[in-house]
Amino acid sequence: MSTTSEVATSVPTLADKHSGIPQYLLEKAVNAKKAIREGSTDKVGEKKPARSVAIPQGVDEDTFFKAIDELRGTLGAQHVELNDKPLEDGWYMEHPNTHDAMTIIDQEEFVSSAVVYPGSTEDVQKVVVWANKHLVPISPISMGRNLGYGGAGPRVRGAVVIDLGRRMHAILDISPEDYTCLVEPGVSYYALYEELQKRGLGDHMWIDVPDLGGGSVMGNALDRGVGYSPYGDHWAAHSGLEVVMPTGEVVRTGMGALEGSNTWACFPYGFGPYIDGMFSQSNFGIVTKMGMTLMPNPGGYESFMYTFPREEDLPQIIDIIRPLRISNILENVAQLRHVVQALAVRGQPRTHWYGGSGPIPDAVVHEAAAALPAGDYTWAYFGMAYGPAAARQHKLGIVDAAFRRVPGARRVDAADLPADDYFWSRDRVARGTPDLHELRWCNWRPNGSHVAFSPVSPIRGADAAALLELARRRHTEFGGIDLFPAFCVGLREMHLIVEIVFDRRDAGRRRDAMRCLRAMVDDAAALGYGEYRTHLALMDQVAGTYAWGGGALGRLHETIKDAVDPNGILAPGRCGVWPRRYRGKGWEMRGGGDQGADHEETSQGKGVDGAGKAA
Ligand code: EUG
Repeated sequence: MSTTSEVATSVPTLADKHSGIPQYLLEKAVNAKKAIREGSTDKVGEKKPARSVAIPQGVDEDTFFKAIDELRGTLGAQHVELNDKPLEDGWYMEHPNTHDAMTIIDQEEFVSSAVVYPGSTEDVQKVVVWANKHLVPISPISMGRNLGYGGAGPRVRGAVVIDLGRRMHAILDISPEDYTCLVEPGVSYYALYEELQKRGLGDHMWIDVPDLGGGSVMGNALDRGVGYSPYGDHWAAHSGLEVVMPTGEVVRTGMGALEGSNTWACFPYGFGPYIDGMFSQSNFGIVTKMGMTLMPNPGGYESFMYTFPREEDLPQIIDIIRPLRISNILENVAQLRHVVQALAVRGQPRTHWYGGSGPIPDAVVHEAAAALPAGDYTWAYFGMAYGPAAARQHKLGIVDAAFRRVPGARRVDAADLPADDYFWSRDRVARGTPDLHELRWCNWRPNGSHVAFSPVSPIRGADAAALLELARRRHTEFGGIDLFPAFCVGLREMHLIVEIVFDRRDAGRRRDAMRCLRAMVDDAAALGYGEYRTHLALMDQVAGTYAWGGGALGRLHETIKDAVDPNGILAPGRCGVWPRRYRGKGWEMRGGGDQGADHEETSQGKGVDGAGKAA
C-alpha cells in the first residue's frame, strides 16, 4: 500500500497508462499536482457521502440494471462500471471519466450512470445496438480531457459514457514519407509525441499540440480545437474517419472508403459529398479512427515575444497582425495575452498578489509584473519563426519593423528569461512539444476550475476592442471576476479565449461565472460574434445564436439527427442538437426563466418520449 505522501507525489506515466504523463514532464506534473492539492479545500481522506446511480430519464430502474447486466455479458463484466461511488474530481492527469471535473453547476448534473470500455470498433457497434434496444442514452469520450468545456461529462444526466480511449489507443500508422498518421481515440499528444521520438522520427516530423498535451489527438480535432504551429487548425489537418453510426453501421469517409487505399491520411475528400464535417462537434456518429497530417521539421525555429505597454493600443496591435498573419509572415497560431495572465501562470493563488475581494487592480498587476523576468507590459505577443536562419531573418525583420510602430513596443530577449519562464512553454508548444504549463493559472482560485468564453472574429482591432470591452463590463458586473483574455490568431480570424477561473466548491462563484458567461454570449451575438466551441451548460444558448433564417441550420441539424439516430440515443443535446424524443420537454439550458438568478441551473428536462418510434 502506498502512503499518503506517495499518492500525493505520484503521477501515472505513459508507461503505466495510455493517459499518463511522459517522463520528461513527470517532475512538472508532480509539482502541479502538489500545487492543486494545496489549493483544494477538500480534506484528504475525508469520507464523502455515498451516492446512487443516476438512472437516465425515460428508463425505469429495473430495466436499466437488467440492461447493464446484459451489457456486461456482451463486453465482459470488467469493461462495464457503474458510477455508484462518490464523485472524485481528481486533477488534469488523473481526471474522472464519470462527470465534469470542473463543474459550473451542481456536481450531480453532468454525470454518467455507468462507464463502458469497448476494445474495438466491433465493441462500439455492440454498445450502440444495446443502447438502441434499451433506449439508454450514450455519450462517447476519447480521453475525457475536454476541460473547461465539460470534460468527460455527458450533457444528459445518467447517460452511459463510452470511454473509447482506455482500450482503443493504438497508433495504427505513422508514415515518415507522407508525413501522416492514423490514430485511435485514446492517443494523446503526449503519446504521439513520445512514439515519434521512440521511432527516431521526432527530428523528421512534428505534431501540432494545444496548450496542454494530455488531450486526445482525435477528440481535440473533432471538437475543432487549436494548436500553435502552422498546423494549428486541427480539424483542417485531419484526413479521413472511421465512424460507428448511431444505428450500429460502420462507415469510413474520404479515401478510407476505398478498400486497400493508401491515401487515407493524404487526401481528405475521397469522392462524392464531403461528409466528415457532420461528425465534428456533433452527435451524429462515434469516431473510432482518424487520419492526421503531420508537419515536416522546417529546418529551424525561433520563438519571439513582443510586449506592448498600453492597453488602449490593442486595436493597433491587432491591425498590424492581420496582414502579416494572412500573408504568412507571422506563421503560426500565436497568442496575444494580457499581463494579468503572466501573474496567474506563475501558479500561485491570487491572494499571493492581492488580498482584496474585487478584481485585482491594474496598479497591483503592473507593479508585480515589473519584477518578473519579462518586465511590465499590458499585451504580450508570443510567436515563432520557422525555417533556416536566412528565412527567419527575413520574416522577423518585417515583424520587428511592424510591431515597433506601437508606442513602447519591446522585443524581449529570450536569453534573459530563465528556463522555467512561461516563454519557454510557448516555445515548446509552437514547435510541437507537448507541455503541461498552462494548467498553472487554475491555482488562481481555491478549487480552481475554468470555463471559457470563446468568440471568433476577423483579425480586426475594432472587433478585439469590442469583445474585450463587453467581457470586461460583464466580469465587473458579476462579482468582479478577474479578466483573462488571450487572442489566438488563426489565419483569417482569431479566437478570443476568455477563461473564467472560479472556485467550483462555491455555489455563489459558480453562479456568477455562469451568469457572466451567459451575458457575454448574448452580448457577443448582438454584435454579430459567435463562439467556436462551448461548455455543455452553454451549448443550447450558443447553438441558439446561430439562428439565421429562423433557425434554419438548427432545423437541418435536427433533420439529420432524426435520420441517423431515430431513437435519439447518441449524446442527446450535444452542441444543442436534441433528438426528437427530447424536444419540447424542457431539456434546453438557456438561463433565465424559472431557472432564475438565485438558483443554479439544472441540466435536466422533463422526461423523454418513451417508445422512440419515429412518428
Ligand atoms: C485555450 C485556447 C483555446 C481554447 C481553450 C483554451 C488556451 C488558453 C484556442 O482555443 O478553446 C490559454
